[in-house]
Amino acid sequence: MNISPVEVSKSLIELLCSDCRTVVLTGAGISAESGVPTFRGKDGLWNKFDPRELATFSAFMANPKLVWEWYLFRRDLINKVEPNPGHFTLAEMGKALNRLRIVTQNVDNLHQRAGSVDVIELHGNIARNKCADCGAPVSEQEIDPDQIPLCQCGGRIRPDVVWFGEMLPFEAIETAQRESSQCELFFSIGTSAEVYPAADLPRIAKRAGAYLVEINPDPTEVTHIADEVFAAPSGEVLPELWRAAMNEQRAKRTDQHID
Ligand code: BJW
Ligand code: ZN
Repeated sequence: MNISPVEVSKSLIELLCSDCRTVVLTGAGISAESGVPTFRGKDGLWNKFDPRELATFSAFMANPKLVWEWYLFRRDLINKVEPNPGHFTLAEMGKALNRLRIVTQNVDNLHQRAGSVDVIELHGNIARNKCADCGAPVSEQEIDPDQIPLCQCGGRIRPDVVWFGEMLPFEAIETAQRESSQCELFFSIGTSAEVYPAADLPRIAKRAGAYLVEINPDPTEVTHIADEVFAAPSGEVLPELWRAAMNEQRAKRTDQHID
């Protein structure tokens, strides 16, 4: 295992230049440099708030006002921030590489705002609402936590995110698992890899023979199985990594031209 700040191995450059099947799994850490707090760790949300009171269906049913106030606070925060160089580089990579899929645990929409398309959202999207009973999507955006609107079926409106104990959207997790089992290159970026079933994806990829790269300033559950680890912020590593791959491509083209 090669642990370095932004020294990119030849193997990784070659894989990137080969336009092989690539899966990028992102977590809260990729949005940290935009100002969105992560969940775990010293400054994480779960250090200040109890997930059992805010991120479960039973918490919502017991105290919908409190849960809505928390989500409206986070919605507001997310609306005020911008994608960072990590999101923008992934969007650029997605345009240049035909077989790159982004799978995110994030609900903040920052990949899409940076220009990424076909992003697989495992844990929903904080900007959307749905009915807590029938699951129907709800276009109404203005939520008053003191008077939570009701669906036609009578169910309360809730944020369209995945709470603990809830199933992930079937198509999203199924596609993510299939892509992970078939890729040659897998990036695990800004995730503690502690929350399942998303945390299984790097392991699925590794078992299937993919080259596993982690970008995270701190060690995680994935670090010991990774082939290459960049122990630095993703907003710094990704632009450097992509620049190195582009330089290699340019050098190859020049060589071919000279030959
Ligand atoms: C940087 C950085 C920088 C900082 N650059 N990096 C199997 C085994 C054990 C448990 C389970 C299991 N299967 C299911 C479970 C239960 C549960 C679970 O996994 N619990 C674990 C905690 C043990 N999973 C579920 O309940 C899931 N549902 C499910 O499995 O359904 C089937 C089922 C149902 C019932 C019973 C059994 C099975 C649902 C999980 C839903 C997670 N929801 C949340 C909230 C979303 C809504 C919201 O936003 O409010 O999703 S919780 C929270 O954690 C959020 C995240 O998406 C998720 C993952 O967190 P993430 O992204 O990894 O963030 P952090 O904070 O953990 O890490 C950030 C990292 O960034 C750190 O490592 C930093 O170092 C790094 N970093 N700056 C790069 N600049
Ligand atoms: Zn309904």
